Amino acid sequence: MNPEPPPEEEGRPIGRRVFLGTLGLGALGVVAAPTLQRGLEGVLGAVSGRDPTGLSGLLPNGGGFRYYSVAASVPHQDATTYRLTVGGLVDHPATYTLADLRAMPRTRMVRDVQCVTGWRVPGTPFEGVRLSHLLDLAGVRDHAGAVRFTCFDGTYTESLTLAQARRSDVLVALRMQNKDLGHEHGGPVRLYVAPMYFYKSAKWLSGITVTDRVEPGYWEHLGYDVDAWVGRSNGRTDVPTG
Ligand SMILES: Nc1nc2c(c(=O)[nH]1)N[C@H]1C(S)=C(S)[C@@H](COP(=O)(O)O)O[C@H]1N2
Ligand SMILES: [Mo]
Repeated sequence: MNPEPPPEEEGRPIGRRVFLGTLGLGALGVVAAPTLQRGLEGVLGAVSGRDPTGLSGLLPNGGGFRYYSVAASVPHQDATTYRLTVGGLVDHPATYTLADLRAMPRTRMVRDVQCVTGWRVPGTPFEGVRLSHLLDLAGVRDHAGAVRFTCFDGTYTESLTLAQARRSDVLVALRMQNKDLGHEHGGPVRLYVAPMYFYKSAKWLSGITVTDRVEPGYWEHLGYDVDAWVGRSNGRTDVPTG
């Protein structure tokens, strides 16, 4: 169910990954064939739901990306159904539609993406609203210290300190690779935390809650670092992305 190996495996020889990479889509095709009529996302969801090896994490997701979901299936949200709530320790809680977010000031960034399992995608454009803008609109209370993110997959969570959340390279992203965010990449709205490992960039973002202190997210409960700076965490030495 969890496509990403736990961090304990990070330092192990790459044999397993090379082996799975060699198996590639041929082997996955056998597993996924009965569900092909459900479309790509259905196949991916079905595979990740029954695949204890994490093979589905190796499925291409376009342009060098891998599809990751810790949930077996994720409901689709679009411009008519999507809502983002901002609440917690704020003076002005709010609920935004996709149109609301699209009408806000837009920031574009082009950086490498780095997953903690090793894959990296160079020069990926992201566009969206700075998280700091949404926090300013909400009016964060003085004693607040962190931000918690929830997702409409019903499972994934992430968090940042308030200082991290206010960085100019942290976006509530609406576009990726010069396209509106598709479902597989966490659309219509995902978080984008440019300087951190990609697990911080929560897909299918539905809630932003200002809290008093950081609560570790989904993968962090399983051992990943809460402060996930690329090249300075998780025992890795990748070139920074921020
Ligand atoms: N909701 C949700 N967000 C998530 C994940 C997930 O499983 N669920 N996986 C994370 C990890 S580990 C990575 S590497 C990226 C993968 O993003 P992609 O599927 O667009 O390549 O999403 C991150 N955000
Ligand atoms: Mo990842």
